[in-house]
Amino acid sequence: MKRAILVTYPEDFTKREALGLAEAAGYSVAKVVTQKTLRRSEYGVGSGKAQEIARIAEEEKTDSVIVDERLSSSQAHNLAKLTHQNVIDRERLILDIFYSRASTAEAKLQVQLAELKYEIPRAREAVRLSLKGEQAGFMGMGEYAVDVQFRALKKRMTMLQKKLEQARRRRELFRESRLRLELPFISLAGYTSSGKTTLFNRFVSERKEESPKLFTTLTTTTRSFEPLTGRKALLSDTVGFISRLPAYMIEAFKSTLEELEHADLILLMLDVSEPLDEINTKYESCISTLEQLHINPAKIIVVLNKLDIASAENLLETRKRIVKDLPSIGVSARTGEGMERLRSLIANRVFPDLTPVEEGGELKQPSLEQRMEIEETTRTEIVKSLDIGHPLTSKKTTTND
Ligand SMILES: Nc1nc2c(ncn2[C@@H]2O[C@H](COP(=O)(O)OP(=O)(O)OP(=O)(O)O)[C@@H](O)[C@H]2O)c(=O)[nH]1
Ligand SMILES: [Mg+2]
Repeated sequence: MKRAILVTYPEDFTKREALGLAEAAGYSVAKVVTQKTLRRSEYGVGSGKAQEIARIAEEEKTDSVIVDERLSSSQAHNLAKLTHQNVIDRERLILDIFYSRASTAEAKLQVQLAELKYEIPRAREAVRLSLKGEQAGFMGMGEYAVDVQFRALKKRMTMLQKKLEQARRRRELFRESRLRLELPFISLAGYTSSGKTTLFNRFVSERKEESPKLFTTLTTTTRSFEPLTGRKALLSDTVGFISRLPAYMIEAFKSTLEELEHADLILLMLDVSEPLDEINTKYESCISTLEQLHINPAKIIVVLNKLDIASAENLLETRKRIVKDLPSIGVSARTGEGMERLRSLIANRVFPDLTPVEEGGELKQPSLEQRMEIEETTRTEIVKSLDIGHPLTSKKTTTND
């Protein structure tokens, strides 16, 4: 295993996330170094900190320094020279994880495109610096060779974009055939590790890989399931979000994420077993990614997951302070708690012929049983029943004692 020093910001959330990323990329972190700003011009960190990192690297016999921020080519170069370590910035780290996880042809293309978008501006900078004599020649090449190299990179990028466009068209065709089937389309979204795949597996009875590692899922899988007995809908599981994901990476994964734009309903998963500030940061980051994708918020239901290990207080506070403007429902994808309610909530939303009168639809002969289910799953009812009847309420009392 590669041994690394992790350089990140002092906030707990950021530290934990950076550790998760480093681990997911296969590093064992020997030491965590924090600093308030990682955007100083020479090394990213201040020069005193850079010296300290060099010392720790020698003591701990590490081979890499991971910096949890975007570094320019010269910052990375300077830090590598001073510390004699491999320097990996946050974007490189995320790309490495994506790279090792990409299992389908489309995911591989998307990662390659993101990789080129990462490399090209850095290669440009390296060339500029080497021409000024400030850095060793770009891969030891002369000006002409560099030119040829750039043209090759550009060509490759165009080729990748073309292939991805074809993949996008295939998705479009699939979408059209889906429309012809007239099946409602539900998409799972949310931070990485929030439990999307676990929920997906439960609904469609599949065994797709679930794991505490970040970015387990990189491609979209769509399957049919029955939110209501005898009524089919499509459910799709997709790539997770993360904070500070650069626009070009969102762009590269656009065709995967585009599925969300066409969903009739989005289940936004949130892990409510985490500390509240973390829930808040992740929620905000999801909402902002969804905004970048121009998603209509009216299509979102927030699924508060991992009830089995969350405190009742967390659930309550998340509802009261964080997820204020959107409907939410608590579940445990692991134990199955709340899943029936979620199922009927979904049915209520995606089968308009069952929509209650106040939403404008005429009630087209739903059975008495179905109607009771609809009434039972109005938002206030769910909030009320979960807040009062939640089995963990007693746990909270014990903690307070
Ligand atoms: N205790 C508990 N753990 C859960 C629950 N749901 C999911 N998990 C665990 O959380 C981890 C992440 O779950 P995944 O389903 O892989 O998460 P994901 O959102 O698909 O993650 P990515 O594919 O990485 O974006 C796994 O270890 C799951 O077993 C739950 O309701 N309760
Ligand atoms: Mg997953």
